Amino acid sequence: MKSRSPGTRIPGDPSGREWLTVSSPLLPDLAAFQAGIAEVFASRWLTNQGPRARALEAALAARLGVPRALLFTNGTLAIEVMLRAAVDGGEVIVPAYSFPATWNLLCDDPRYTPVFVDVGPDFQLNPTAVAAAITPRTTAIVGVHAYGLPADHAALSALASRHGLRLLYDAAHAFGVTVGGVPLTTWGWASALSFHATKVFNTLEGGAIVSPDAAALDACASRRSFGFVRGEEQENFGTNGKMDELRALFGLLNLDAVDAAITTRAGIAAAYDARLSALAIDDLVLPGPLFAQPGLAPNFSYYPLRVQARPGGPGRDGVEAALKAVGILPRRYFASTAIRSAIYQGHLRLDALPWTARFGDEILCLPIHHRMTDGDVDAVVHAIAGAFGARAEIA
Ligand code: T4K
Repeated sequence: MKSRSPGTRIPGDPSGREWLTVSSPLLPDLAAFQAGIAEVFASRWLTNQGPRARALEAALAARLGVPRALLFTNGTLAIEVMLRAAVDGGEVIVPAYSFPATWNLLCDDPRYTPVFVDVGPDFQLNPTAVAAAITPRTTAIVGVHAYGLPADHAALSALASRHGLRLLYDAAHAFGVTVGGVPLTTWGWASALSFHATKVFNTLEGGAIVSPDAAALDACASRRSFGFVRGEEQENFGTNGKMDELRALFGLLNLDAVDAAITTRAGIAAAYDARLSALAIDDLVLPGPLFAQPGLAPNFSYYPLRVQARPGGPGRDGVEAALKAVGILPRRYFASTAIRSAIYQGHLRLDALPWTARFGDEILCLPIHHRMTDGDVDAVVHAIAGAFGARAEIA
């Protein structure tokens, strides 16, 4: 019997059960964190670009291939500040298949109009659909590196240059991902990352904007701090997105452990690929080939399995139910696409978004994290096989 990782209790879950969850936060060594907290207490410097926030920004810049990084309290605020700093209104093209944080500001601020465009079979913004959506009112394109897979930067940047548009990236999933050794976070005018507890690299809550362009970062920096530029001189209607010292400390410690966590995740992904493909179930579309693109070094932040609906088959919902029945909690990232919720309907043309609609019905992100064991993978594969009335060969 192979060992299983200890599960997690979900706050508010009446079952009180311990689940194998889609993600599990990377935690620093507790003693090191406590020692760091004691230093913060002694210094009485808690926030406003303290020494730990500055150190983490420098370390992240080096890691993400950019001259400078700006830490934020969360990824959503980083996206909103990046958008406001990049363009002050107009039509902004976004993929309809993403997390609401990508586009909510565009729907809520009347100066902007979100233009929802379909993704392709690789989950990424489809450049042909983007080209067709560009109008004289378009000001920006927002690519999302969904699941840490790369958006088609060559095609998107060609379109942005041709039409004089700002190219921005929601890189919430793309911490440390490189193509040909180049971090994805060096692409475009700027990129926003998420360091939420569920992400590969986390600062409890947190995020960042990075950019190869010093002027872009300056524009974002002022908006992160009330619109101030020098002292109390104000240049825009900024917000407050600064990260405090305790979160920065947490991040500094986690940065030392993140590579080992990514290596473990890679092993889990490889095990899923091998064992799920051995089931030879046609309804399952495995993500393995997408992560095996030439030159790509993924971070394995998600394992997005597609379960195609076929007559007599369990479909995504049946597979999900089978997993939940044995204490495994996958997630439907991003079934709550823009096309599912009534609040977006004024902004969309459903017939133009076939892949988004399809993924909304098919997607199931399987548990993948640094604490998982071979026994956990066996349990997941066994439950999926069971949903199809098949038997998994357990190695
Ligand atoms: N852009 C994209 C493309 C994004 O995916 C996201 C966020 C953003 C932007 C915005 O970034 P942030 O503002 O969040 O920094 C999660 C995350 O909250 C969210 O960060 C993430 N994407 C989204 C895809 O997923 P939930 O509601 O699924 O999280 P939750 O609480 O259900 O957690 C999932 C599992 O993780 C739990 O079942 C157990 C485990 N977990 C979670 C937490 C919070 C733990 O073990 N410990 C924990 O502390 O949204």
